[in-house]
Amino acid sequence: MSFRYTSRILRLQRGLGVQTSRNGCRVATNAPVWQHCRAVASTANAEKVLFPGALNSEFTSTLDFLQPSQTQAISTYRVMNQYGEIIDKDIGVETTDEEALDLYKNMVKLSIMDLLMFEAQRQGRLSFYMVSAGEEGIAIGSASALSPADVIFCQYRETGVYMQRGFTLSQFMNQLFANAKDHGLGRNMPVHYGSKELNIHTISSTLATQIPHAAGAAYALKMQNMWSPETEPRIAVCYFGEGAASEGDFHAALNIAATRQVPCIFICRNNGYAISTPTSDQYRGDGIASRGAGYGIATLRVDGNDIFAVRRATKEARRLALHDGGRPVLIEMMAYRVGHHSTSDDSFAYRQRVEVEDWKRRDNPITRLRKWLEDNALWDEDKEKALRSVTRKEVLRAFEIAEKEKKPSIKNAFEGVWEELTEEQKMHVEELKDILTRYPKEYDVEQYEGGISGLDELLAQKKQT
Ligand SMILES: Cc1ncc(C[n+]2csc(CCOP(=O)(O)OP(=O)(O)O)c2C)c(N)n1
Ligand SMILES: [Mg+2]
Repeated sequence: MSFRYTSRILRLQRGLGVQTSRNGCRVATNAPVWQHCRAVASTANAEKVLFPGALNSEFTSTLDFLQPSQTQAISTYRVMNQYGEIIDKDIGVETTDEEALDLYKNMVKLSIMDLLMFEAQRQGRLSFYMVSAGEEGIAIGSASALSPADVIFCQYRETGVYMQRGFTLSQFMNQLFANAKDHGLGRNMPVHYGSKELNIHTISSTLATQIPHAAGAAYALKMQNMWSPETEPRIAVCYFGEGAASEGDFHAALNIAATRQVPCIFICRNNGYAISTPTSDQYRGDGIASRGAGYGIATLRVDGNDIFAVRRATKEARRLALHDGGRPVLIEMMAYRVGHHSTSDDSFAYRQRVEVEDWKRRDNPITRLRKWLEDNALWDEDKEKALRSVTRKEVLRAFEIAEKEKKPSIKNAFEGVWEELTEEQKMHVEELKDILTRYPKEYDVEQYEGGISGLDELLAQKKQT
């Protein structure tokens, strides 16, 4: 790549013109000092020396260590208190009645689906499931404040993001049953949804890998936004837990997002636990929000039980993320993980039942919005009963249909990694066919589309080569 082309890209990335200053530095015309001059100098009697690593630091003769334990904790943004009352009535909720009702119905739908799928796993009909109890407001509220074109990266407890964006009950069920209609063709664990149409990348079990992916995608979007000013600008949005924020990937991602000034919202769901590890063992600082300042990223802590606060914070974060060509924003959404980590976990082995019961009673995103709806004469007990009954039926119907579908063809276990099967894989196919044919009582191949013929197709490919 030529030097002229590279420097043009760099100028475009910043969205700035470049001119030469008096001291010979090539400077971006309207950028702050740290952005436009690498070698810095200062006069002997200056109040501050412009060390390249800390440009705005004044000298002091007081020996005063920064003591995070003595500074006040970052405050938590709220619009509505736990009684469903709006705190600042002048600002209001910035949500129409219809929108509030939709959000509520989606949260209820999510919680009913969670309950039924959890039970289905206990009955042995599903292999695995993860509920979002206590965090429905974070996923549904934030997703409702984004553009459908924004590109989303989830961890695994953000089923509500998919639901809010239009992922259907059938799509959830097909993935959970790994049937032939599952987009992933049965290759992923349950709850590892993905949707190209909805611009949501497929979930990966490997914690935190989605965070640098989001930073990288946001960098690409930054350039796209600049090169195609006629199309609506887009951002990347990344969800992760406070436990995942202990991975190196989190730090690398936030740092590159800050230094490259990319349009990305990092949404941390701080639910108090990473499986059995409580936050008191996870970190010693002031949550995850305190790390934002360390990376030079605009940061806000939000009450995740308050869906109005979640929505407003996300809307404003999106505006900030697109301002001036792009910048990252970190939001720490506070919650309590009401359910077990997953169906493979029994959380009462490491936390008291009473702790969970207290939280259930004390505060919850669904009951809080319900109080607001009832106070505004938009909801009542009859509507609640009707909604729950209809939703339950819808979920069970989609569940039963998906359960009856065939599994994807067995050949999918071998395809999709290499363009052509390797010699070793072909031997595996032959061996598998031999075992399946010899032990028909052990392996019911008829539940897979095409039965054993799926493997014959692969072996036929072998003969051609
Ligand atoms: C790299 C990696 N290490 C460990 C795990 C095992 N693991 C799965 S979920 C989890 C806890 C994550 O907690 P958090 O990020 O707080 O999300 P939450 O489950 O609370 O929503 C761990 C340790 C993993 N999947 N990947
Ligand atoms: Mg957690």
